[in-house]
Amino acid sequence: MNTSPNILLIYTGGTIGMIKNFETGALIAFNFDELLLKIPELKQLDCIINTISFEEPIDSSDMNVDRWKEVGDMINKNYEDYDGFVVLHGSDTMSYTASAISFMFENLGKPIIFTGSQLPIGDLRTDAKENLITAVQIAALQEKGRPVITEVGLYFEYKLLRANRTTKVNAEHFEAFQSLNYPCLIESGVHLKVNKTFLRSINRRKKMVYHTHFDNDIVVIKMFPGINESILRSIFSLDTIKGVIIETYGAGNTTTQKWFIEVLTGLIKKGIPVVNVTQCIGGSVEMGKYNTSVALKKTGVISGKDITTEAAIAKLMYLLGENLPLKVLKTIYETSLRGEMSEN
Ligand code: ASN
Repeated sequence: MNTSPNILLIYTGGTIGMIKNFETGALIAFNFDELLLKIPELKQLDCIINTISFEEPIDSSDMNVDRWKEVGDMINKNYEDYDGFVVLHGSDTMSYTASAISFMFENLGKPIIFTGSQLPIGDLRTDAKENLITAVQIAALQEKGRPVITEVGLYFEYKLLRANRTTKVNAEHFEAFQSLNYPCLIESGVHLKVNKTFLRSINRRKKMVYHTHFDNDIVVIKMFPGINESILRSIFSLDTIKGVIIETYGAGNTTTQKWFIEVLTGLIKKGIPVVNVTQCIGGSVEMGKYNTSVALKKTGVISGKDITTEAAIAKLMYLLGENLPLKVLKTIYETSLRGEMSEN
């Protein structure tokens, strides 16, 4: 009997599988079979790899809620038959998709590892091979017959990070992602160094629950000096808006101008959740620390604590999809569900 782990490799597109279009010179995604031909090393790994692909691979800038669900469905349908999953995805929106997938799978008991690359797999200096090979090895890592990783991870340039803690910080460097508020889960050197204390542990008695309903009737507003009252008022007058994320300064600060607080209070009074997330890539929102966030706290703005904007968006869409009363949504939002924010 073969006991090698079974890995499902899911291809959605991204630079990893791209090639230059002769006419425009721009990179476009190509077929998955061609990608696999370029990486015969996969056959040498001590695991059984099956593959599945988006019908039309995409640049990840074209990701959307329906496609998150497509990825989720591919995993969910095959959940019992595989020991681990590797998702090949463009780096531009990888943190968003991987965060969304983390909310879709409650009580996840198997690894889902996202990876991609900055250079196409056919390029001589590509980072794709190492990323893909090590991502598969990590998805196949087992101890006493059980998977080592039981969460959604993002592997890029020698590091496995908790996916819903990541942000793409560089459009050119191979080290494209950072997770400033949570330590690295695995470092790849001569050996794979697993930082066990930081891994998410699971309760094996609880069954995996698959959630698919994301409500994307939301808006993200980035604070900037000079933010315009009439523009903001007209955006918020749309009655289709069901949730708002404010990307604030530093520890969760905004302008103290009366109209701004009034606008937010109006939203909350209508039952619309307003989430405070910091623009900084590290550190946490702490409403009440500065005078410039006292009014926000008073009016019932939700603290995103040290969540990334990517995870904040996915979490808000996920919780809106669960149709919760505002008070309950606030309490759950301020609680870590998948390790996406610190506990206190
Ligand atoms: N535009 C590409 C994508 O996100 C970037 C990449 O994969 N490095 O699909």
